[in-house]
Amino acid sequence: MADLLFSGVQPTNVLHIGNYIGALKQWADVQHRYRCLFCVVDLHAITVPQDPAKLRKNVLDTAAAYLAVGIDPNRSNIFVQSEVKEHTELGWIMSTIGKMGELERMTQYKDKSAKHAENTSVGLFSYPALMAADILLYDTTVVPVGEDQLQHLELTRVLARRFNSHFGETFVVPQPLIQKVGARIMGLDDPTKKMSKSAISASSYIAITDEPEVIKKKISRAVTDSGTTIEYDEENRPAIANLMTIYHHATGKSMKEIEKEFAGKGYGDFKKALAEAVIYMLNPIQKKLKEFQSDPAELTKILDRGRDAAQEAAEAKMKIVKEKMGLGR
Ligand code: ATP
Ligand code: LTN
Repeated sequence: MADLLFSGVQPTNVLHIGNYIGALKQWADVQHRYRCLFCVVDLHAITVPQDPAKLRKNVLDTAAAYLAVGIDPNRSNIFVQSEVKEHTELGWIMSTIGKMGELERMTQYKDKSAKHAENTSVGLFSYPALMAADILLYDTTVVPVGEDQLQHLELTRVLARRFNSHFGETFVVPQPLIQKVGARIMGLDDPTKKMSKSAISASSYIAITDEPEVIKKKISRAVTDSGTTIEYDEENRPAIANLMTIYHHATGKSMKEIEKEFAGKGYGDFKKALAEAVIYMLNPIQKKLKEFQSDPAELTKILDRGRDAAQEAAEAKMKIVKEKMGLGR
């Protein structure tokens, strides 16, 4: 049987091109090589406060986005995390396998708890235990994610090995899958911070639903480095390197080809071409997104099917886990 691939996105807001380039584009590229489970991780989303009506809408829109980027529902299963209760169950167990010190080191926790300093939830802290459960429940071998999730993946591997050595071989130790270029798209307003759905300013990201005019405006206002040439130098000129990475993904051109294309030209020309390329990249996704959003019956059918398939596998795994640990009778 083919190896299993698992990945997920939090339904916290509309997806941005960082999510697309770093994660979803790879999902679409490799889906035919694996049995795939793509999860809308709503239980992760509630680790920071969410409005219930908006959350439910985001759950459906995120699932529709998976389809819009090209996930084939006849081959892959798409489902909503909270509909398969074994995620919570194994998440609890994983929180007893992880150590405080290990979780305290997680960068995402440090960043987000600083943002929600007044009311950091316990769930935000134990978040990586739930993520490990998502992955380990299904004997996942490969997890395509952006670079920011590598630390969580490494912890998942540690927890799987620790569980196996305490209770006997139970979990497969998964591998991350990362884009060679574009695993970390930076904010348009600040090339030192990753592009994020929960950024305060919408001008720091391009949402996959942004209209052409909005895309043009956001790119024309994107910060650039001192210097005028279009040359790739990630260390010294991170802003232009980030824009070139986006252009690379939108056009398929290599950095050398991009440098050649804009030799003797300035930021103005480059930004114009970049905006056109991003509009072109997002156009088919936006069309498909609208189609799936306007056909809730089809989306329901796909998510029901995905839930049932995930449920069956998760139940079987939890039986084994409980038996190994001596839980229940
Ligand atoms: P939030 O701001 O709500 O935490 P996010 O923008 O970080 O959201 P997630 O739902 O946490 O998005 O991530 C979904 C997927 O997109 C993950 O695989 C993550 O690694 C990837 N990803 C997120 N941001 C970026 C980015 N700036 N560049 C590349 N990949 C990214
Ligand atoms: N933590 C991830 C979302 C996520 C995930 C997963 C990704 C939750 N469970 C399992 C891959 C596999 C994030 O914030 N992007």
